[in-house]
Amino acid sequence: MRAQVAIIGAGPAGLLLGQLLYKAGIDAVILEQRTPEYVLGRIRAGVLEQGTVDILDLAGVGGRLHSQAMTHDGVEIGASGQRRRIPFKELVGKVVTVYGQTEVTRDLMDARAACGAPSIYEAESVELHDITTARPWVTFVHKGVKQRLDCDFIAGCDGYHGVSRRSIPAEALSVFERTYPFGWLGVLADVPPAWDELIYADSERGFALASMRSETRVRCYVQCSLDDKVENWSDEQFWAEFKRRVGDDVAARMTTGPSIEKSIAPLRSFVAEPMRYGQLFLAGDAAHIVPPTGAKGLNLAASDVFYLYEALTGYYKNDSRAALDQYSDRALRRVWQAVRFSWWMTSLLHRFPNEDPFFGRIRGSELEYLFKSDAAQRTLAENYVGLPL
Ligand code: RFL
Ligand code: PHB
Repeated sequence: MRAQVAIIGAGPAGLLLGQLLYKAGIDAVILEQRTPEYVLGRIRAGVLEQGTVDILDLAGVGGRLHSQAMTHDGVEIGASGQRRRIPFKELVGKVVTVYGQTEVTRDLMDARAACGAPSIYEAESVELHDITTARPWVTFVHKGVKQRLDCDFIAGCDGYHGVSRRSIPAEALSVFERTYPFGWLGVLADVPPAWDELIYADSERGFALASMRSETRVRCYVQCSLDDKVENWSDEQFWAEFKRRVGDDVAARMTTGPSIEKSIAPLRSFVAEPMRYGQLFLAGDAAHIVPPTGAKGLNLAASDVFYLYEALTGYYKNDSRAALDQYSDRALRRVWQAVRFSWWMTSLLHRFPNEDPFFGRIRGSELEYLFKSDAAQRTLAENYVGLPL
């Protein structure tokens, strides 16, 4: 088998790159270790920056998004029993789009199926070979048969646990990492949201986030300890804890219901540099992870993919390697802005176990400043809606 580009991973990064390349007439094969149902069953991101929506439009997959997604002009921040709305549109003239990662993935899968471009699901034991040569190749096992895919480039879009980053010698990578001493317990439920915009709430009992997927479906999170288990939380216990944290007025008017999905995610920041090794280019969670507090992970995956798409079209259409050579630096500049913002939002809104009293006071005064200062709100807004590409 041969393709110009071998894409490892059919998450949002791999599928989006596949669609952009297809539109540019560059052929790619996607290798994914799981089934499509498994990929669609992972409940993750919910907030898209305008830049991400523009890239989805460029890939020709924005149709359902534009008819079904909600746009939000702001978010609310809760602290000390009060809430402050951060009006994005008023402050920075931009909005965000609330549309689940599951829906983005479904739209991309449908578009790929409709154009007949090849995706091989349940591709096991994927291995990358000769990645520092002009003729890299990939092997994998499909339905018990070992296969070989020859290509010009490999796009490593296989997430944090994938094989691509691990195929780069450790001495060729610099890794920057921060783990946070807590996780998020998330619940998806078919009840109408009792909030018009997302609420990020700091409380004495820890952080909570009120989000949504539609007018009839909510996604809610509470900060939990790292050794906590989903089995420890009945739906009733989850909702009781969420209500204690989100604010009395919201708690009083909200409806609860059985969870459709419940999962725990640990929070971490992670960056591997550079995002290129020979003919292998990393994109999305394969190269970096941010804690979900800033809603940046999926958006970074989309911006990486856009830069990589520009680099590959530069090579195939204009015979230029310049953008390929600049890919890692260009992507990492944007990545670090999001890493910083996500770290800041996480530090501001979570109670750290055994919090240093000095840090506790600093956090409190930072929240107070955010509540009072237009400048602080504008900074949050500018980063949350997404810095320019
Ligand atoms: P993915 O989605 O992990 O996809 C990688 C794919 O690669 C496959 N794979 C392999 N395939 C072949 N061979 C191998 N050896 C392979 N190893 C792995 C995997 O099966 C998978 O299908 O990475 P991608 O495409 O880079 O996308 C990144 C996003 O999924 C991620 O950044 C976001 O979900 C992060 N995130 C959020 N991002 C936002 O922009 N806004 C949000 O509101 C937001 N909320 C969140 C989030 C992530 C969360 N969790 C669970 C970590 C909320 C949560 C709770
Ligand atoms: C979500 O809806 O799942 C969501 C929204 C905003 C975040 C993280 C997750 O910051």
